[in-house]
Amino acid sequence: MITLYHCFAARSFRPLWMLEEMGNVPYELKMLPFPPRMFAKEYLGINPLGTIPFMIDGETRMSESSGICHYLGIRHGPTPLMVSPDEPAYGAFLNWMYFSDATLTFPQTLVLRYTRLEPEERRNPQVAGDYAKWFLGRLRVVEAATGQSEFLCADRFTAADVVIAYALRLAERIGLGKDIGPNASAYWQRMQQRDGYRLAVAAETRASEEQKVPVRT
Ligand SMILES: N[C@@H](CCC(=O)N[C@@H](CS)C(=O)NCC(=O)O)C(=O)O
Repeated sequence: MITLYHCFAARSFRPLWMLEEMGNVPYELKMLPFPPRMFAKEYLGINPLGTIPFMIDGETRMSESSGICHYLGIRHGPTPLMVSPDEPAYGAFLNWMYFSDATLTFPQTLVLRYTRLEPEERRNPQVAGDYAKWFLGRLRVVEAATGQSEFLCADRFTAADVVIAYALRLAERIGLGKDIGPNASAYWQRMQQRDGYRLAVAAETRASEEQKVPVRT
């Protein structure tokens, strides 16, 4: 049984959504208050970084959201959510997988930090504004790709859509939803209609209630 540590709507939503899309991999969801390093200090004994996600699968321990999606698809596949090396879209698939967190979500976290997480006196509109622009600049490739095709690569829904569409969810939550271009907005609406997405939101909502962990707004 896989254990996934998660905070509501945080990056750990990527592997949660992936698990629900796969549909045949049993998992246990452990909810934490955000940020765990402040409100669940015992979690540092499990993941010394204090970050989420954290996934345990037997001897395997992982802390990278997009890497966990990749792992799940390969280790617990086969699944059409993965693009294999003999498919033409393999390189594009890997590029989206790495791009998702290293290039797209990284600037978002600075916006989140300097608009909401820091105490009032340390908030910084200039940092937040600069990194919002950075994020929106990097989003141009998503805008272009989603204008050409229903999915990001391989002409089907893949883990690349899970990891990139999550960044659009986060963009909405940090107040950047209005700045997303028309193609990427339509794509994001389509992604939210998926059963896997809805099941993942239902799972995190239910687990938050059952485990009495407040939902971060
Ligand atoms: N590159 C990692 C980043 C993990 C990460 O920084 N997660 C954030 C939440 S979205 C976190 O745990 N922040 C709390 C903290 O830094 O204490 C990933 O993709 O999972």
